[in-house]
Amino acid sequence: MLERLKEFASEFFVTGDPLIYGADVAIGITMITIVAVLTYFKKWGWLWRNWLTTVDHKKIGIMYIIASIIMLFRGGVDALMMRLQLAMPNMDFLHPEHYNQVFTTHGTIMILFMAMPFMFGLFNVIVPLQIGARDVAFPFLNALSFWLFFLGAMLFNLSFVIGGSPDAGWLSYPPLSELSHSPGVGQNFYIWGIQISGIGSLATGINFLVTIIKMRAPGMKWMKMPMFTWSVFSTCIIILFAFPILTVTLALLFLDRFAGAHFFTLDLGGNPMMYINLIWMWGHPEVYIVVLPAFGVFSEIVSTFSRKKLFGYKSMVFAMLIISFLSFFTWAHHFFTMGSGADVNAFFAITTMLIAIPTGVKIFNWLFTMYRGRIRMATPMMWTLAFIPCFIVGGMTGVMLSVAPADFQFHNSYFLIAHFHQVLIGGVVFGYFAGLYYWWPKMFGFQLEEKLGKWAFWTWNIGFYVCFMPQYAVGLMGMTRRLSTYGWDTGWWELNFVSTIGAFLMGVGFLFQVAQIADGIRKYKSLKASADPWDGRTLEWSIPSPAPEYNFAITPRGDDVDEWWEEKERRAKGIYPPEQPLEPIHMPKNSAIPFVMSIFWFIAGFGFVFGWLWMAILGLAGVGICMIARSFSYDTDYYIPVDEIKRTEASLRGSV
Ligand code: HEM
Ligand SMILES: [Cu+2]
Repeated sequence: MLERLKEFASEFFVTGDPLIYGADVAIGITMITIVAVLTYFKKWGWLWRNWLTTVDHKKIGIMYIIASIIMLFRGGVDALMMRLQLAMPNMDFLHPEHYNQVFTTHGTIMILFMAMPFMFGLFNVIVPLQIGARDVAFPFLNALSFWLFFLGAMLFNLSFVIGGSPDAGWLSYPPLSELSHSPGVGQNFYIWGIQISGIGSLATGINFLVTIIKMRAPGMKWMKMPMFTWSVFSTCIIILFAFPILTVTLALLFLDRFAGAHFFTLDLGGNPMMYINLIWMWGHPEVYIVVLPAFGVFSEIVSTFSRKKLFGYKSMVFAMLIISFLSFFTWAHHFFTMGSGADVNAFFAITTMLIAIPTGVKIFNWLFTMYRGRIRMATPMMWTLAFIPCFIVGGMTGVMLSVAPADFQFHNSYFLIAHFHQVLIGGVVFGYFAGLYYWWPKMFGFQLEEKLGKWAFWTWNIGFYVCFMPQYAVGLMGMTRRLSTYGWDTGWWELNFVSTIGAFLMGVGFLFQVAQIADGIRKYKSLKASADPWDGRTLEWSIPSPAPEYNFAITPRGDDVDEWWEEKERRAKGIYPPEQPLEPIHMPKNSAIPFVMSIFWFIAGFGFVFGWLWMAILGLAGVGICMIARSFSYDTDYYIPVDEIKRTEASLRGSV
C-alpha cells in the first residue's frame, strides 16, 4: 500500500529538480503567509465581500491587472532562465527537456495569462468610465469571465508542481502534442488551462461589444467615441470571431488525446497541418487582439499630453477596423514553408503587407498629433514616445518576414524571435504599461512618483534593445529558435551574451516598477490624486479618483470626442450645465456564483487532465448546479438612495 502511494506521489508531483523543490517551498511559504496575514488582520470577510464576490467592473479590472503582473513575473523568470542558459555555449543550466518546458510556459503565459488579462483589466476599469456608463452590460458575466480566466491560469500553472509542464511550444503543434509523442499530462494542462480561461475571454469580448453598442452616454454617437473605446470595440470583434476557433481546435486535440480520435495524428487519416492552420486562424488575429488596445492607449495619451485633439480621428477608426478585418486573412504567413505553392503564399504575403498601410496611417496620425503640441514628458508619454520607433522597426522586420521566399530563410530563426518580441514588448507591453501609468490615479486615487518610474522606463528600454537587436543578427547567422544550447564553433556566443545582459536589464526595470508601486502604496496618503491629474480630455477624468462605485452620480453627455475637455472650456467661459436632480441608482448585487462556478470548472479541468472521469463529472455537475442556482436567483439588484449618493459625492468632491 505504502509502496503504491509512493509510486503515485512520485508521478503526481514533479520531482527530481532542485529548482522545482525551491519553487515548491516558495509557493508553500507564500500561501501560508497569505493565509496567516488574512487571519491575523481578520480580513477574510473583507476579501470575500469586496473582491471574491464583487461584480464591480473597476475592482474586476484591478484583479485582472494584479493577476497579469504576477504572471509577468513568472513569464519573466522563465525568460531569464532561458537567457541564462543561452548566455554561453555548452551551458548546463537547463537541460533540453527542461528548456522545452520553459519556452512553452513562457510563451503561453506571456500571451494568454499576461497580455490578455492586462488588456481586459484596462478594458474593465476604463471603458464604462469613458462612455459614461454605470457598469458593463452584464456585470455577473464579467465576474464569471474573470474567475474563469483566473482559475484557468492557475490550472495551467499547477503543472509546474503537479504532473509536469507542457513542452510542445506555446501553440502545442501536433504530432508533438499528441499522446504518441507527449504521453504525460502536461499537454492536458495546456488544453484545459486555455479552454477554461478562453471561455472567459470570449464572454468578455461579447460583454464589451454589447456594453459599447448599448450603454454609451446620451449624445455619444459612434464617431464621438473616445479612441481607446474604439480600439476595444475592434478588438472585441476579433475576439468574437477568433476565440471560437481556438476552442474548437483545442477540443479536437483533446479528443485525439483523450478519446483516441485522429484529427491531427500522423496516421489513420489525421493531418497535423490541419491543426497548424486552425490554430493560426486564431493565433494571428490574437496578436492583433492584444495590440489594438495598446494603439488605443497611445492615442489617448498622445492627445492628452500634447494637449491637442487626436489628428485624423476618422482615419484612426477605419485603420483599426481594416486591421481587424485583414487580421483574419494572413494566418498562413506563419508557415510559408508548408508547401502550399507560390499562389497561396503570394496571397498571404500580400495580405500581410497590406496591414502595414493602416498601421502606418496610425503612426503618422500620432506624429501629427504631437506636431506643434505642447508636449509634457510624464511617464505615460515617455512610454508612448519609446513605442513609436520600436514599433516601426518591429513592423518593418515583420514586412521582411512576409516576403515569402525570404521567409524560407528567416523561418524559425532568431530573426523571428527578435521580430515578435519587438512588437509584443515594444507595442503591447509598453502600451499596457503606458495605460497603467496613465490611469493609475483613476484606479487607485493616488499618483505614482515619477522618479522610479523614469528609472524603470530607461532600464526597460535600453535593456530591450540590448537584448533583441543582437538576436536579429544571430538569427541571420543561422541560430534557430527553441535551441537549448550551441557550440563554440558557431560564432554566436558574443551576440548571445550581450542579449542576456539586456534581458537582465529588463528584469531590473521590472524591479524598479515594483519598487515604485510599493513606494506609492507606502506614501499613498501624501500622493493623493485629483479627479483630473493629467488635464484629461475624456469622461473618466470628470469624476473623482478613484471613481465611486456607481461611477457617475448623474449620467453625463458625450457630444464630443473630447467631451470633458470641451466641458472644461465651457466652464472657463462661465457656462455651466443646468443642475440635474439626483435619482436613485440601479446597481447589480454581488454574487458568489461566478467564483464558485469557476472553482467547479477548475475541478472538472483537473479531472480531465488526469483522466479521472468521476472528478470531471463532479466538477461539471457543480457547474450545472451553479447555472441553475443563478437562473433561480431573483434578488440580483438594488438601488443606491439619493441621500447616500449625496453623502458620497460630498465626501469625494470635498477632498478634491
Ligand atoms: C521580458 C523580456 C522577454 C525576454 C527576455 C524573452 C525571451 C524569450 C526567449 C529566450 C524565448 C525562447 C526562444 C527560443 O528558444 O525559441 C522566448 C520565446 C517566446 N516569447 Fe519571450 N521574452 C520576453 C518577453 C515576452 C513577452 C512580453 C511576450 C508576449 C507578450 C513573449 C512571448 C514569447 C513567445 C510567444 C515565445 C515563443 C515560445 C515558443 O517558442 O513556443 N515574450 N522569449
Ligand atoms: Cu501572423
